[in-house]
Amino acid sequence: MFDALSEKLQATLADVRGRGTLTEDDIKKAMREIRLALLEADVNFKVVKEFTNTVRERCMGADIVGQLNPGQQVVKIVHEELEALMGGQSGDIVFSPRPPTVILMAGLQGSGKTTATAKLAKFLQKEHGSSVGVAACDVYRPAAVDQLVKVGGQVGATVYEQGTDRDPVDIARWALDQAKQDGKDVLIVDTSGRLHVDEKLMEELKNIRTAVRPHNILLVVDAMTGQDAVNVAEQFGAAVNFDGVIMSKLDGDARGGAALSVKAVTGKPILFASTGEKLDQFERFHPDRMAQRILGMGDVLSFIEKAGEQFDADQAAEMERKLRQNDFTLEDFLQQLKMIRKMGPLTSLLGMIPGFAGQQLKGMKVDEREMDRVEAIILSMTREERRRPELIKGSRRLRIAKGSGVSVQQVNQLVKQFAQMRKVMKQVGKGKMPDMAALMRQGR
Ligand SMILES: Nc1nc2c(ncn2[C@@H]2O[C@H](COP(=O)(O)OP(=O)(O)OP(=O)(O)O)[C@@H](O)[C@H]2O)c(=O)[nH]1
Ligand SMILES: [Mg+2]
Repeated sequence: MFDALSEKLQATLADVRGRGTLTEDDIKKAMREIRLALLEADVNFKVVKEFTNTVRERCMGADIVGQLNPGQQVVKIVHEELEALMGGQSGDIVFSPRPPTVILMAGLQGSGKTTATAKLAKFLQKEHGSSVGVAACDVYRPAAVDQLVKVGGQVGATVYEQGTDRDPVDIARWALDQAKQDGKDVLIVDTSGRLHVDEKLMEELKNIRTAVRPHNILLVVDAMTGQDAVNVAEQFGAAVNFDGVIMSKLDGDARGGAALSVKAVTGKPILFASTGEKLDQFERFHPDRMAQRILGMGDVLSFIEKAGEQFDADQAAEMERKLRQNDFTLEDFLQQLKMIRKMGPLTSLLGMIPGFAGQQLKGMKVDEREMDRVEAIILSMTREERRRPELIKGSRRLRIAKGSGVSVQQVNQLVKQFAQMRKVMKQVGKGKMPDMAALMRQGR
């Protein structure tokens, strides 16, 4: 799924990610590549244009916030905008306070309605504990009723069918009565498909809609048909308003254009993704996870997210100022240590930092206990000592060692490490957040 797009976006972003500085030209180049990648993925051209414009503007205007370097900021922005493109938050079925909740399935021939009807029934039984009935309202294709009887039966839904001789509108009305009598929580109405969005199909859908007053109208679109699927959805929306999309056959869709464009073009979110012929290959559509999957950098993104959450921008700015003026004390060090630790176990955190994972990490042990020790030592110092570590000598050293339950040597070591760190910082001096772990190793 989305392989080519993933590959291209990842290559582009890998290029910018590690960079400390990005020029306007770098951003322009990256946007050109992103635009091409999206177009090749068959994303609607208007959507592509809007997307890259938004991302470009945000990148140009982005300040260096917290711990993220400009390259990481770009990744963050692309991720957020991809997520927004697919609807931001994941949506859900609207449940009626008075059951049964009625769901009307619509879509072109072969789009996957009948399969999705059974899959959705299974999903709702499992996720919501609903008892589900399905109504066989496709009377035009002879095998359609049998198909629903089969797949509906397989997932344990009650199938309401009256063969192919009755009017689909009557069957729908009857099925709703039955579902009410049977105390069903949900009734899913499967309908017939057409080759095109035509008058007759729309008429029939509208009549069924009037008969059963669905709480949800879901449009099933075949992801493999790319922009055609998006056009169909747009036409459907103009004729019969629908609430959400079930994107089917995502497993066979290498490009991803439909999934990426349909929300922007129709304004309706993708609620579910159908990803195979098996009846459990069906899941809620999560724009965030999908964006993550496309960018294929789950680790990097969750690092960026955590950093963003935990690292207060004001604090970061203040810290930067101090670093620049070489005004960084043990107190600040303690504060930063705490901030870093808030973000989670250090080892997992370091593994998330780009270029830090894998081999490099294996050779390095981040000892949480050592961090505890460092904290304890600093906490045993007076304020004055934290600000001017050069004061820490003789009896002060002994007092701190006793207070924190470590040896005098360990206090010594920390003070030395810190002096070393300050030296390095002076060299860095550019206002970038230093890599604490690396600095601590150097001082050791
Ligand atoms: N690979 C894959 N195949 C699917 C998926 N969903 C449906 N199909 C297949 O697509 C074909 C058409 O699916 P149906 O559910 O019959 O489609 P429909 O919209 O009900 O078709 P009509 O009733 O003829 O309008 C079947 O062979 C399904 O097995 C999916 O998510 N992935
Ligand atoms: Mg069908």
